[in-house]
Amino acid sequence: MSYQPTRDDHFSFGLWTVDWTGQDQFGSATRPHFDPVEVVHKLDEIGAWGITFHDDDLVPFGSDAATRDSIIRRFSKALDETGIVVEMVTTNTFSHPIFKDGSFTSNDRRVRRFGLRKVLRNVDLAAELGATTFVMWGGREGAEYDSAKDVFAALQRYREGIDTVAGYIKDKGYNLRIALEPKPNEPRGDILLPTVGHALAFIAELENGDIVGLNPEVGHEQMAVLNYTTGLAQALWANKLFHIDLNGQKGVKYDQDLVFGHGDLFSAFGTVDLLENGFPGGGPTYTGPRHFDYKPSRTEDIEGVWESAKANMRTYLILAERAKAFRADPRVAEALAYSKVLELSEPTVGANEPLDAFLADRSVFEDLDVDAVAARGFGYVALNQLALDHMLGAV
Ligand code: GLT
Ligand code: MN
Ligand code: MN
Repeated sequence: MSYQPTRDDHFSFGLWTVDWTGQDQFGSATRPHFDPVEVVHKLDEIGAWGITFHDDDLVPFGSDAATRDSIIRRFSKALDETGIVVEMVTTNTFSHPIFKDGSFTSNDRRVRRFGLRKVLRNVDLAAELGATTFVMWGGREGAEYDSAKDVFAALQRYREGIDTVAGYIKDKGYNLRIALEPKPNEPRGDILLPTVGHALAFIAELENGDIVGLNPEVGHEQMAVLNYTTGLAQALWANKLFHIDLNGQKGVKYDQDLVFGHGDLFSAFGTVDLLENGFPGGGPTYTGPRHFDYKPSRTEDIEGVWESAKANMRTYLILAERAKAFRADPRVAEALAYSKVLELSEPTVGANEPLDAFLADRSVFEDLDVDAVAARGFGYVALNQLALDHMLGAV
C-alpha cells in the first residue's frame, strides 16, 4: 500500500503548524514564515483536504480593514483554486500582551470586553469562509498563583463568554459549533478546563451547551497523565466529540506537539482504531476531520516541514490499515470473545427483568460460585499482544 492521502481521508492542518518558525523560549526562529497562499497550495499538493487557522495567523493583529479584506480575498482565491476547505477557525486570545492574564477570564474587564469582540468578529469570518467548527483554546485562561484568581468568578465569566458566543452563532443562524480545547498547563501555570472531563462538566452548565463540544488534543491529555483514547471515548459517549487535534507527546513534559504517532505509538494505534472502527460493541462514531496540530521540529528546514506534515498523514493511514486488519482477524474475534469485551454491551439488569425478580434470583448472589468466577482470567494480555502484532505488521 502506498499510504498516499486523498481528499476522502479528510486530513487538515492548522496554518500555525507548518508555519511555525521554530522560535521558542530559548532561541530565535530557524525558518522563515510562509505566505498563507503558498501553504494552501502545498497542502493541496501533499494530499490534504483542509486548513484551519487563528485570525492572527492569516491577518496580522491590528491590520486595518482594507489590509484585512485584501488578505482574505487572496486567501479565498487560493482556496477556490485548490478546493482546500476551511473546516475550522479559531481565535488568538493568547499572543498579544493584552491577553497576559487571559481573555474571557482576565481580571481586567476591559480585556474581557476586547477579547469578546475579537472572538465575535472571528465567528463572522469563520462563517463567511464556510467553517463548521469554531475552536476555543483558553491557553491564557488561568493563573500561576491561587491568590491571583477568584476561580468561582472566573468560571462565571468563562461561562458568560462562551454562552454569549454560542448565542451569537444561533442568532445569526450560522452552521457553526464551538469546540473547547482542554489543556492542563502551559503557558499558564494552571489553565481552567484542564482536561476533557473538566470541559464536559463545564459544558453541562451552559445555557447554549447544545452547540458546544470538545476538541481534545493528544499531547494535552497526555501532559495530564491521562489516556487520550479514553478521553475521546467519553466525549463520544456524551455526543460532544466535535473535532480533534492529533499530534505526539512523549510523557509528562512541555507540550511537544510532535508528529502524530511519534510519541506514544501504541496509544496512537488505539486512537485510530476508535476513530476508524468505532467502539467494539457499537455506539456513536467520529465523522469529523482528521486534524493535525503539531509543530515541525525546530531542527527541520523547509523541506523537512513538508516531510513532517506528510509523516502525520502517513502514520495515520498505516495505523488505519493495521487497525482494520486487527478488527478483521478471526483470532482477535476469538480473543475478544474470551475477554468478554462484547458482553459489556449487555445491560446488567435485563430489559424485561423486574428489579424484584433480580433481587429474588439466587443464582446472581446467594448461589453464585464466587470463587470460580473470581478465578477466571480475562486474557487481556493476549488480546493486547494481538494488537501489537498487528500494529507492527507481525502477522
Ligand atoms: C496553540 C495551542 C493549540 C491550539 C491552538 C488553537 S493554538 O497553538 O498550542 O493546542 O489548538 O487555538
Ligand atoms: Mn499542543
Ligand atoms: Mn491544539
